[in-house]
Amino acid sequence: MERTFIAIKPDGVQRGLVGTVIQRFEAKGFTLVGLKLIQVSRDLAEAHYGEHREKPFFSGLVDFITSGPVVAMVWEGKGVVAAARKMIGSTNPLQSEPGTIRGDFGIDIGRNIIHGSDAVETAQREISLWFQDNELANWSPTLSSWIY
Ligand code: 3AN
Repeated sequence: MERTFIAIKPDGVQRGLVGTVIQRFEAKGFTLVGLKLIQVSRDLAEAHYGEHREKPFFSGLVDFITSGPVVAMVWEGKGVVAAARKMIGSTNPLQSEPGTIRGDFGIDIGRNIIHGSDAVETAQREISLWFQDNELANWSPTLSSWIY
């Protein structure tokens, strides 16, 4: 079953949006298989955002993601990578549709609440960067036959 990496960034944690985000993914029918609240190191932040290393906003991005606790999660389900991106909305919250997490709760591109992997291969890389194998649970809810 497909898995994706989702992180609630320091702004989402500080604003009390952890429960709301988890609730949306649970209600959609996805399964939570990994969850932890961590203070991100600069090494992890730079590895996570490695593809943006040359961008002008890179150091600000690393400063921001290391500025307070982050909730790191792995969610599982059919088509979860693309579906999570839709639920999250576009990078700039002002351009995100209402009904998406960024569209409903954000304004600024540098304070966009949540990260979600952009492709299945990226998800695999990010999951192994943020989680040890023994931090992930292999399970499915007993009521999953009402979802699939
Ligand atoms: P997304 O998170 O929507 O996949 P990416 O991967 O293009 O967006 O960018 C990673 C993160 O970098 C974004 N979530 C956002 O916080 C930040 N970011 C992207 N573009 C800009 C920008 N022009 N100015 C400031 N921060 C940016």
